[in-house]
Amino acid sequence: MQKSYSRLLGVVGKPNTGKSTFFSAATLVAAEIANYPFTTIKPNRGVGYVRTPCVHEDFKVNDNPRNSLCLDGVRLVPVEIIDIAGIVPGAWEGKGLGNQFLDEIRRADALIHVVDASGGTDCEGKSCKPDEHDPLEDVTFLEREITMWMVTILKKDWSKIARQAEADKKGIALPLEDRLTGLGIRRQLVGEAIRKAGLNVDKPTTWSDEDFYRFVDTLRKMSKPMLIVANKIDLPSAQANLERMKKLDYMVIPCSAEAELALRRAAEKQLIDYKLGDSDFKILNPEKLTPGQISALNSIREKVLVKNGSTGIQNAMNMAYFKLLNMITVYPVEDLEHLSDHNGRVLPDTYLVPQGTTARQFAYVIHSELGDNFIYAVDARDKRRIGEDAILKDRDVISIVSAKKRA
Ligand SMILES: Nc1nc2c(ncn2[C@@H]2O[C@H](COP(=O)(O)OP(=O)(O)O)[C@@H](O)[C@H]2O)c(=O)[nH]1
Ligand SMILES: [Mg+2]
Repeated sequence: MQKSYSRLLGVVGKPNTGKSTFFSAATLVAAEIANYPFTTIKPNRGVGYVRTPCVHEDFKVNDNPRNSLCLDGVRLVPVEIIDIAGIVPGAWEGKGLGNQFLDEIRRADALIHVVDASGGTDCEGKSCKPDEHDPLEDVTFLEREITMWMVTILKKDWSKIARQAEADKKGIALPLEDRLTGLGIRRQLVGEAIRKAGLNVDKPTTWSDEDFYRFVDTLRKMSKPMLIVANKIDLPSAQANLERMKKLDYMVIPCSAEAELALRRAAEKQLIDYKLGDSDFKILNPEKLTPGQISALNSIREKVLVKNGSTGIQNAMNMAYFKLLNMITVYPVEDLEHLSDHNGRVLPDTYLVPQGTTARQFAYVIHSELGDNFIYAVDARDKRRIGEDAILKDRDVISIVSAKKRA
């Protein structure tokens, strides 16, 4: 069967932190790609991009991408992203849009937690004075909401199933695994989380409430890896909070979603030269800009780009895909000499696959027949043959030879 490794990134946080601005900026790209691998585009679900240096420069060829974009040597590979409704305290008990956002978290493979780093949004998501609210609290708040939601689902009839598991001498992992379908978590993770939490799988009746919480919290971290976007970094009170947030046990990315949205809109109108994730921009047509627009752009450069290196949106997308989800990029080609497909398109596709993907597994990603009839693969860089179990590396260019192709 053909295998897809598509992953969904969820943008989460309490109301008013800038999630929708982040989502709009991340999904706004002037140049469109004809064929996305995704079909289910709902209003809050869209296509963002990860950015990677294109391999065409390594091979000194001109490319002709099909499933991705190549802008000045930068490959943009589409990925799916969902703007999840704002989470309020008590969401796990059904407060606010409780069930809706938890249902969306269930679908997400990794979470981008957008925090208002300026401290200008209170616990409930209402505006307050800058620094009136401590953004560090938002991190523990969200962890707790998601964990409590999982606890509620997993702990149903706990004393009964714990006693039963001990009587049957089969361990508690299996009965817990049966509950996971509602959470979008892989079964194998349960046993691992129990071990990591230091609990005895055969003695669940001895687990205290805190033990159970610790196990579920471990499971949450493993199944819904999360990074933190310190948003509204353009506001004066945000920088000091960012430094405090960096001490957390998370990747923390300074960000101005609003600045990125402004830059992408200006780039769309060809007023500036700016690619997603760039550390600077160039004004193309100063005469088309009002003095107010020019000063707004200069302020973005000063307050965001110079201080933090970029607006952070692209960095967050990349980190989520490449670091939280451990994905790599691989380029399949049919013709090794021209690095093209059978239509002569040079380096047409970039696939995102998990680290550890083998040559044959990669063949299955392209086409089930290619996987079934796999004979060997060739690494385009050194023209060496590699076998089915060879593990692919980031930015590999691979040609697959299958039985059918030969016949
Ligand atoms: N200063 C500043 N304001 C922002 C930024 N991102 C979003 N906002 C503002 O924060 C408010 C809430 O944004 P929104 O995206 O609707 O938040 P959501 O409720 O989390 O989806 C809006 O007024 C945005 O203009 C940012 O990077 N900097
Ligand atoms: Mg929103």
